Amino acid sequence: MLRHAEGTFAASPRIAALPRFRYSSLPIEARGKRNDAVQAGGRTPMNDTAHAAADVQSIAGFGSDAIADLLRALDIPYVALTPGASFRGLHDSLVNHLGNTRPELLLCVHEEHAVALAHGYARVTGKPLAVALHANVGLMHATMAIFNAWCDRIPILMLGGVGPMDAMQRRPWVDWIHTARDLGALIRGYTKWDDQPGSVAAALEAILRAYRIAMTLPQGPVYVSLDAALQEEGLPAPVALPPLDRFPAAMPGAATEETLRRSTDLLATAIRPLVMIGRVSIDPADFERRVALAQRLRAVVLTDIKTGATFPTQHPLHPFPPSLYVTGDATQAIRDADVILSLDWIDLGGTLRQACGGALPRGKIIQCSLDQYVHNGWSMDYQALPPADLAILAPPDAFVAALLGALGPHPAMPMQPWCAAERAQDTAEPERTTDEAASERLPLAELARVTTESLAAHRPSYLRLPLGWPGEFCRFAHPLDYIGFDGGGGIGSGPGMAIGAALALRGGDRLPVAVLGDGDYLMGVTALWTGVHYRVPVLIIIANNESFFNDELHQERMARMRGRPVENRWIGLRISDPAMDLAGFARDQGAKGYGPVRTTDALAAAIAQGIADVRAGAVAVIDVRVAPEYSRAVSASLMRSIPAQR
Ligand SMILES: Cc1ncc(C[n+]2csc(CCOP(=O)(O)OP(=O)(O)O)c2C)c(N)n1
Ligand SMILES: [Mg+2]
Repeated sequence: MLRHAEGTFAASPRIAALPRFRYSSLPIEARGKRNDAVQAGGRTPMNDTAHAAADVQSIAGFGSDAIADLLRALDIPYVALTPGASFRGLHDSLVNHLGNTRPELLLCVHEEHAVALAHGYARVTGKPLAVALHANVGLMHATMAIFNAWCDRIPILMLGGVGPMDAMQRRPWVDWIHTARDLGALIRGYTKWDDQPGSVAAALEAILRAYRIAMTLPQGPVYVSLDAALQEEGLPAPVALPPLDRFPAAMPGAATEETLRRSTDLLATAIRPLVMIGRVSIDPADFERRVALAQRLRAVVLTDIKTGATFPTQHPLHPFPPSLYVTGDATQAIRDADVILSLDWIDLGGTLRQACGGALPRGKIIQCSLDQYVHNGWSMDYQALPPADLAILAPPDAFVAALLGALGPHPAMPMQPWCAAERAQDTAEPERTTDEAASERLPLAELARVTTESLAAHRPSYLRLPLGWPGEFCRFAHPLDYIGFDGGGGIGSGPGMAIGAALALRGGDRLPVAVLGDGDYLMGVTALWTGVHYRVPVLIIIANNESFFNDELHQERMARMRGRPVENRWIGLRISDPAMDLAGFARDQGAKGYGPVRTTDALAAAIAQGIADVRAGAVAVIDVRVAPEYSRAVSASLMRSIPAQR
C-alpha cells in the first residue's frame, strides 16, 4: 500500500461544503438494531470524506448481511455497482445493515465503468475493490473491463447476483431471463477463479477464498455468483465469519539458493547486461531496489509504457524512452546484450524475436516471472513462448532484493550505459501523413510538450497516456508518476480507470491527470458522472484527433500492401461531421469542460484553469484538437514490415 503525503485536495472548501447523505433521516424502524460488536464507537466516518456515516448498523439477520460483514472484515473500502435486482439483498445489507460505510457504494452508470474504476483504484493502491454485477446482463456489460483487468493482472473481487436458483422462487419472466446455470462460464477464460456457493456459510468461504486468490501473485479478477435466495434468506442463528488470521494470505515463494547463485554468476560477469522491466510492484522501495540493481550491474534498462512507472526514465542507465513496442536502437541493445534479465517483461518471447529478426538472442536470458501460473487455453494473453537459460518462478521484486543481497555492494562508478549514447537519441517528431495536420490542430508532440511542462511543478500522476504518445515526454521518477495502460487493449476503459485511480489518490498531494484518445473518452464518457458525484478531482485532457486513428494506420497499411489508394484510409474511422462536443459531454455531467482548444497558448491557459478546478475538487476536461498522427516510434512499429509502395 502506498502512502500519500497529506495534501491540499481534501481540504478544499468545495468538498467540505458538500451536502451530506440523508440516511439518518430514515424512520428509526427502518434502521435495524445497532450492533455494537460491528460498530463500537458510534458514528463512523464514511470513506468518502464528503459524507456522513449512516447510523444504521444492525445485527446480521439475513444471508447478505453476513456477506457484507465479511466485506468489511476484508477491509474493502468501496463496492462499485450498477444496480440490479439479483443483488438487491446485498445492496440492502450494504446500505441498511452496514450504513453504506466500509464499504461504501460507488454508483456507476455502466458495469464496464464499475470494473474499470476498480481496475484504476487497484493500480494505485494495490488493493481490490468489490464490484457488484447483475445477472446476466450486468456481467455481460462488464466483460471487456474484466478482460482488461485480467490481462493487467489486477485484483478485483466481483460479486454477482443470480437466480433465485430455486425455480419455485422466481418471479415470472424477468427472474428467468436473468438467471443462468453457470454465469462464471461467461468470464472463466479471463478470471482467476469463480464459484456459485450453495449456502451462506459456503458463500463466506468462497468470498474469502476468492479474495486470497485475487491477491496472490500473479493477481487477477475473481467472481463469486450469489444466489438471490441465499442473499435474502433470514438467518435463524448468527453465522460466524471465518477467522481471517487462520486463513492468511500465502507467503510468496522465493528463488532457490541454486538459482540465485547461477543468476549472480551470469550477471556479475556480464559486460553488457540488459534489464527489461515489465510487471513489477508499485512499492517505492522496490522501485529504489531496481535502481540499485541496475547501478550495481551497470545494466542498461528498458521499460514499457504499458506498465506503470517502474524505473526513473531520466536515469543515465535508461537511455531509451518507455514504449509500446521496443523499436530502433533499443532493439540493438537487445541484440548486443550478453545477459538479459527480464523482470516479467510483457511478451518477452515476441519482443526478443522481433529484435533479433526471428532468431534467438546471443546473450544469456534470465526470465523471472510467475505469469505462467495463470496461463490458460482461452486467451493468448500469455504471449509468445519466451526463451530462457534460467527461468525463475519467483516474484520479480523479491528476486531483485535477493540479487542485491547476493551481489553485495560495489564501489560507486560512473553510470555510463554500455550502449552508445547517440543511440539514445530518438525523435518525438511525428510522422506527418496529411496536410490537415499542419493547420487547425496541434501536433501531438506539442500537446505532450505543453502538458508535461505545464504540469511538471504540480506533482502530476499520469493515469493514462494515449496510444501515440511520444515516450520522450515521459519524466517518471516514482511509481505514482504514471500508473500504466489498460492491460487488455479494450478501448473505453480510460475514463473509468481514471476516476478509480483518482479516487485512490484523493486527499494526497498528487495532481491526477489522464490524457485520453477521443475514441477512448467517447466509449467511456459516462464514467465521469461517478467522479463528479463522489467529488473525485481529476484532470482529463483529450488528444482529440476526431478519429479512431489507430485504425487509419491499419487501413493505410492494407492499402499499401494491396496497391490501393492510401488517401481513403480515414473512411469509416473519422468521428467528425458532426464533430462531437467532448467538453459539452463533460459539462452536462456536472464537470468542468473546456475547448475545443487548437493552439499552444489556449492549451496552456486551459491547463492552468484545469489545475485550479482540480484543486477545488472538480473533474475538469479539456478537448484538444490534435493532428491525426502518432509519434514516429509508435507509427513505425504499427506500420512495420510494410513493403515499399508500388
Ligand atoms: C473495445 C475496442 N474496440 C475497438 C478496438 C480497436 N481499436 C484499437 S485502437 C482504436 C482507436 C482508439 O481511438 P482513440 O482512443 O481516439 O485513439 P487514437 O488512435 O485516435 O489516438 C480502436 C478502435 C479496441 N482496441 N477496443
Ligand atoms: Mg482518436
